[in-house]
Amino acid sequence: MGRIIKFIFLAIGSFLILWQFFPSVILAPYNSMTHFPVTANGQYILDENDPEYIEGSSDIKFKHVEIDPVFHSEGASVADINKDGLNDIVTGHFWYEAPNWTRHVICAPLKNSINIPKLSDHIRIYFADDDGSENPLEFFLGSKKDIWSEAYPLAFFSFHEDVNNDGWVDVIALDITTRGFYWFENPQNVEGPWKEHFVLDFTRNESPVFGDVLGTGTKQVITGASPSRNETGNLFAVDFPLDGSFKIHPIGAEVEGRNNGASLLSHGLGFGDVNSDGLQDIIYGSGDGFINKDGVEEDVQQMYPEGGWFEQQISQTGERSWKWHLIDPFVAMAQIQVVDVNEDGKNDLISGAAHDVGLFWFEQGDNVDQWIPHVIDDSYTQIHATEMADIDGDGELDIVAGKTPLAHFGLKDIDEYGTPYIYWYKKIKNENGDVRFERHFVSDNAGVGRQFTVHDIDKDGLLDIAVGSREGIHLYLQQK
Ligand SMILES: [Ca+2]
Ligand SMILES: [Ca+2]
Ligand SMILES: [Ca+2]
Ligand SMILES: [Ca+2]
Repeated sequence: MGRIIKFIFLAIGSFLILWQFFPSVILAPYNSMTHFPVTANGQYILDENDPEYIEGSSDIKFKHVEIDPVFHSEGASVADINKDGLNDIVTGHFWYEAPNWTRHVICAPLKNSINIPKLSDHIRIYFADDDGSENPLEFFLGSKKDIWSEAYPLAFFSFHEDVNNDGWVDVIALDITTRGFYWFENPQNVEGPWKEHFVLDFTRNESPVFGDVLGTGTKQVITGASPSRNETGNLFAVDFPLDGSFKIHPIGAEVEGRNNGASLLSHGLGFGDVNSDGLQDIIYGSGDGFINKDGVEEDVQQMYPEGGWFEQQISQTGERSWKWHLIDPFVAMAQIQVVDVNEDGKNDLISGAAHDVGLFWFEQGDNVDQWIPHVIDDSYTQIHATEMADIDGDGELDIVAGKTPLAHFGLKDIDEYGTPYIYWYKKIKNENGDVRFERHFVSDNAGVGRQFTVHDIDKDGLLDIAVGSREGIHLYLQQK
């Protein structure tokens, strides 16, 4: 009897030690990557027989700089906040002053502004006190630094304009789950929380993008937003005319009960001239961003296996309207890049599976309603952020993409503990005109969140990458 009790204690003890220090061992059986994104009815979206990337070699290396080891943010952006000529890093809650990356507050994350907590694994997060003063809490579980598994930050995405035209660049910030969409007024080198201007509540779609879609001459934030926490919303273009105001333009049309890009689970947004008529269009991924550990989609509300795009139309009298196009099936994506991949004169789409396997492109077929999927890389998961930039300076845009580690706090996603890679991909064409991609390594220590920024941060003529992820705030400075 005593032996049995001893064995039971030993078994429980071993499990707890493994869970404590090596959770990936216990979770390993759940991490196999044997499938491509499928729809709710089991239809495969990507062709696994496609030729994939080839491993590239180049002299381009990236030097890693850890700016902050703490998780505050799902994104990072770049702007010279204090006008000293040096680019600073912004995460929505904070800005980090170059060259020593001193942290300054914009809007401290409040403890009571989020749902907490359930302890999970290796994420560290700080919160300010309710009055906004900085009082970092750090939790320890054994020797392991804690995590708040239900805690999403205010800061998912930040964009920059001098919104009020006072000569100081401001911060436009959105979250997904807690507060909403604000712009924050640069206090002109005065410390303390920045004055905030509310724009929209209950944002929808986890990949808002920033560009001049309406042709106003200034950039708009393209995002979904809803009147309440649980309702499906609509897509909007929020324009900043740079006089301190903003104007909200609805985007959309009757979608016959299908996904409009602003449902609770909508994943993936992009803009570009899909039909080559000179007007920018809006494209969105599907609304099925939850795959549980058995690879089975959870049955949750507002789940849509389809995406679509809204064609911008302007009438003779100058009236703007949007024509709906269905894409079914489609994939829950990151930012969607609209670019002519195979150079046939028709724009194609590039994105990653936000909570599933793979980076891919969709070729525009005979017409604007026919999309042929192609795999670029299926070796990693949770590609929840993508950008296009000319990394090697040859005049051609390259793809930059990375994995979001623990995208749902280690609770839902495939291979959530996998290595958090960032890669860039260079397009090459063979003699038949077929498109392939060369894959180039950037890093394997922090991955990406929902947004990263490619910019010449240190002004040496080479493009660098700023990241905010579960692993903190990081820079990758290009060296040649
Ligand atoms: Ca600066
Ligand atoms: Ca300003
Ligand atoms: Ca168009
Ligand atoms: Ca094309």
